[in-house]
Amino acid sequence: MLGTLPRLLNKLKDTLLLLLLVASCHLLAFCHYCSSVYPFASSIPYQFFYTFIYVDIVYHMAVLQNSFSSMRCNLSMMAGLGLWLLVMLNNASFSSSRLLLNETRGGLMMSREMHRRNLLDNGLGHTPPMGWNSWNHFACNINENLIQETADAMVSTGLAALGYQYINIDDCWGELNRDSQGNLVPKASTFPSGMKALADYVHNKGLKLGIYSDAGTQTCSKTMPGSLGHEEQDAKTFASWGIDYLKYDNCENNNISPKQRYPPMTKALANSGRAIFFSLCEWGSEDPATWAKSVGNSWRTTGDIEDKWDSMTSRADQNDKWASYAGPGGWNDPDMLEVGNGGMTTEEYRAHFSIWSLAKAPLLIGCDIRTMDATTKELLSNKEVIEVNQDKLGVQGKKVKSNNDLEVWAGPLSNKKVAVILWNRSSFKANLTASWSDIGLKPETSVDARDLWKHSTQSSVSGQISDELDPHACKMYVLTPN
Ligand SMILES: *[C@@H]1O[C@H](CO)[C@@H](O)[C@H](O)[C@H]1NC(C)=O
Ligand SMILES: *[C@@H]1O[C@H](CO)[C@@H](O)[C@H](O)[C@H]1NC(C)=O
Ligand SMILES: *[C@@H]1O[C@H](CO)[C@@H](O)[C@H](O)[C@H]1NC(C)=O
Ligand SMILES: *[C@@H]1O[C@H](CO)[C@@H](O)[C@H](O)[C@H]1NC(C)=O
Ligand SMILES: CC(=O)N[C@H]1CO[C@H](CO)[C@@H](O)[C@@H]1O
Repeated sequence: MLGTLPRLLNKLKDTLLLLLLVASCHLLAFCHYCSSVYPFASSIPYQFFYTFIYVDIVYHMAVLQNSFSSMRCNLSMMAGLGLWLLVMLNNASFSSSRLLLNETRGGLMMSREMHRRNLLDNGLGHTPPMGWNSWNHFACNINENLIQETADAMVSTGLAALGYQYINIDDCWGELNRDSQGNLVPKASTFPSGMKALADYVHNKGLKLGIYSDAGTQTCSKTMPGSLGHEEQDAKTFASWGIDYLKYDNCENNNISPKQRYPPMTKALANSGRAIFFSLCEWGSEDPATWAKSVGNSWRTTGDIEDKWDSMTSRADQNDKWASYAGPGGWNDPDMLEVGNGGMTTEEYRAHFSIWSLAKAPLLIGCDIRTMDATTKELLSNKEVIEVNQDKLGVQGKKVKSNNDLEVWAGPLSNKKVAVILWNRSSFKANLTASWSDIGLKPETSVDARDLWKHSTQSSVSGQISDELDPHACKMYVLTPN
């Protein structure tokens, strides 16, 4: 009886101390957040904050040890140390993370709230980029008329209104040599009005202009200089022209690691005074998914795509391996679309577009949209498929089941929806089934299944969804749990 009051007071003191600890840690986390707003603070290494927080925890735990059972204290300290190590080690794909301390029964729970604040930090690529690129169809046969007409067509076909906004010029736009001041020069014979005028034209259409360079001494065509060693100057040039997107290739690289060659351009773009989407194109050579999130907004995971079934399917598979690394601000890129270029059947192109959308790949059209046929336009304009690609959750869908050539691909969407693709990659007609257990739904869940290509809805589907598919054909659904 007599001991009750002092014990209560002791508990109160402990609780206050705990609250103080939580408050101070939140303050630190907040300071860290502030540093993304106040650039001067970002010069303080973020490790400092975590070390400080950890020391703080250990100190307060020692203070609390008198009244908390030592067992609990030991556990809490070990948990604290473990989480701290986790934060320090699990640092490969995020260059910064914010710690939050959550009070729980008998101790503290620490949770990490990841956010991107790094070299890049250009605020671009919250969803995968959409647009067009000249390479797949035109290669080096490009000029300013083509770019202008493509911008016109992007708007007149309605593609722009669906989200396709980047008009990206690939290789071969420049003169072989830099000018006397060392600047890149647009090729006089094909881009006589210059890039500033072209950017103005494209911007006036409500679109954005992308350009191409190379993290080497020359671009892949060897018809123009690369930007290696000229990053700052070239980034400033691009910014002065009003460029919005840079594809940065990997040729003539002197065998220097991409991990050394790409970050200088990230910094240069950040210093250029213009927000420029940075698309790394190092062909997946050094597993960029594992390091490029702080370097670029997207990174190629594969070599160049060709307008063939085998090339398309192999790019899809190579890209799939890295699914867990993609997210808002940084996307895996299995290369540009071939839809409409003539080398695959309609069903194959439908699968190509569906899988790219589900995998949150950049949707960069690679055909001549000025002359595309109705089928191509129908494929590229499927608003419901595009919505899967642009879903704000930003989780890359992946292959969840593969049985010979019978495949189920799936991924979560916002509002607890699930996107599913049934894909018959064999040469025979077949019945394919996605069971709820394959795609992360509880067996008893009943869903409305929207067929994104038929534009029809089956209501109250449960357990599984199946269909008969022609060779190479796919079915794409969005499942909405009831
Ligand atoms: C851990 O707990 C034991 C008792 O269970 C205690 O003797 C020891 O001092 C504690 N160690 C630390 C580091 O708190
Ligand atoms: C964490 O990431 C940053 C930036 O990418 C890097 O400079 C640092 O060395 C990393 N720290 C650890 C402990 O891995
Ligand atoms: C910790 O708290 C934050 C918000 O205060 C919450 O979002 C998070 O889910 C919590 N984490 C745990 C593990 O309870
Ligand atoms: C698919 O299943 C249906 C219904 O069971 C059946 O009639 C059809 O022959 C099957 N198709 C193939 C290619 O096996
Ligand atoms: C993906 C898929 O269902 N593939 C199937 C295609 O059809 C052949 C022949 O029926 C099956 O063997 C495959 O499994």
